[in-house]
Amino acid sequence: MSVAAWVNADSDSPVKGVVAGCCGTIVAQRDVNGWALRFDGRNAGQEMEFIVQPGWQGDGGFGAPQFDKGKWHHIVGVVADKEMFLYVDGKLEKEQNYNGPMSTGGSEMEIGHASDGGFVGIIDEVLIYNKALSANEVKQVFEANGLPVQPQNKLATRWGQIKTSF
Ligand SMILES: [Ca+2]
Repeated sequence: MSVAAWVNADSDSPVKGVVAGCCGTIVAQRDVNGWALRFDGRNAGQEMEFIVQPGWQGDGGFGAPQFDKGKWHHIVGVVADKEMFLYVDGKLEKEQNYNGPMSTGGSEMEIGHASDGGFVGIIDEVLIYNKALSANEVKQVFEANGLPVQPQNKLATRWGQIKTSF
């Protein structure tokens, strides 16, 4: 699977969580403990993390440095058969071995919040795929910049303009 989102943090600690610094969920499947793309202030220098079950692989080390507040960044987590990947702004940030399989029986997926906290900022263009995106596909999603289709006089266009001028 793959999960992509544009995020814009409100502050240097964009999290309203249940423990200090954690957990700023951007998008996650947590009811069956599947995966989470989130901010975790407990992981200095690797706050923008992607963690995956079983065993919350990636927790405490599979992340990118926290994003500057007020700036848009694109973040993508990918789970393949035996590897997991983290991309930021279209470029590979991290990769490591993945030992699955992930649980798939859940019904609850949340954007911006999970039981252990939420992300404080703006989240846009969340995409979830039932396949592992290739590096080239991640780049294409990043370069689409929220304008993948029908760019004339559409709400997506207007929003894209607002976003790029924010
Ligand atoms: Ca963590």
